[in-house]
Amino acid sequence: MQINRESTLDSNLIRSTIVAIVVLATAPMPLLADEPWQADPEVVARFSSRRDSFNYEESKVPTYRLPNALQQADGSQVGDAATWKEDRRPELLELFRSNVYGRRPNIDATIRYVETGRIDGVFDGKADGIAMETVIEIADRTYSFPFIVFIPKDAEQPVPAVIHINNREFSPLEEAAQENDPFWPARTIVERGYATASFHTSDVDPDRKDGYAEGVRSFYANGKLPADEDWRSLSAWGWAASRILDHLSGIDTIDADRVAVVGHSRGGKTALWAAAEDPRFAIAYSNNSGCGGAALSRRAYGETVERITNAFPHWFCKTFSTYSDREDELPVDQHELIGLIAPRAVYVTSADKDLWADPRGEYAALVASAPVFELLGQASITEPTMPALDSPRVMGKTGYHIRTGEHNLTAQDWNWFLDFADQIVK
Ligand code: GTR
Repeated sequence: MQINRESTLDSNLIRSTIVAIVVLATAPMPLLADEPWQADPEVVARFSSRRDSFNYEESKVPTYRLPNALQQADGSQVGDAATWKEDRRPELLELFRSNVYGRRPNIDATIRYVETGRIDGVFDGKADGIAMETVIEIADRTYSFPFIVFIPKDAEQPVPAVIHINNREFSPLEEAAQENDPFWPARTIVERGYATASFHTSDVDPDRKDGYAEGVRSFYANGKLPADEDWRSLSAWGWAASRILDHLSGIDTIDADRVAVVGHSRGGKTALWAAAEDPRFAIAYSNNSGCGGAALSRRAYGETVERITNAFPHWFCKTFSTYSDREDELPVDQHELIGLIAPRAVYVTSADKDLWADPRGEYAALVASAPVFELLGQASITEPTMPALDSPRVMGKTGYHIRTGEHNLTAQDWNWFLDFADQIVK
């Protein structure tokens, strides 16, 4: 993969024009006959018969117009980086808080990190493995959640790091040090020259609709039920990633300016929101994140706002559910979530059998975020047609691949992630 920086005036002009067309055109975008990737009709038929109340046909995507990330609420156009940073970005962040992910509490807490276990010289002596507990104290109350870190040994300079949001099985340190789990291949990550940490979502905020009382949100609210616009689980998990970044920032063999956050599916939604809320993350990786992640809500392809807010009411603030069946009235869409991360790096993935997550909607959101990258002086993917299967596309600060196979985070995804990270932070 090559970072391809377009530098001539002409190519910039062409790029801006394409971006303008992509952003302003009403959809569905016509599919070109020679699109390198299109959903396999057999897969479309399978999904349609399994869940017949959801749409998997490109021709049935409703006509929509995306909100313009660079237009402020008062109608004025953002024309320079300073206005973006000082006015529009905070405005957009607030819109996402109040309409999608909720607002984090503004309450003072003391946070300590306690080492609970340690194995020196794991991975044939290449790293140290450490089990940690994050202890949060408010007055005389405490809440804690564990995480694991692997730090390469004997690096000549501070190393970049990858924080992984684990929404599956969380192995204790002893196991994580033994097996290279494809979902979090700590050994591979270390061998590629990165430190890595992982925590489990439910240890921070239980991933159940009735788990509120046991999680960190309830701890912060001292048991009081959340208001409509208060943070929900995705935001709590993203907050936890930031608390781990705080810890890594205090380790002198880790370079805190070069830390990526990676998540799959609900974890991929979380990774994007984590990096929007916390500008210290250098890269956000959204793997197969779908609805409420990288996929455009307005396409209503596969999972919809109505379905996700019914099935997982604890993920999004209450307001998001009011946009069921009226996605086109949302004041934001997910390309603007990616825009909030610019000029830092964003890598989005899809899988060709993961139509529930809307691969084309994930790619389209990435492309539609391009005006923000451009305003901030960064190249990003602007090509309207998706790349072919298993052919990562990287342009400047954004990357994308669609992998053959199911909804999953695999060793292959990680290899491409680390290739991208090598270009961005090494
Ligand atoms: C599904 C949900 C998706 C996705 C997925 C996952 O049930 O509909 O939005 O988040 O779970 O996290 O694996």
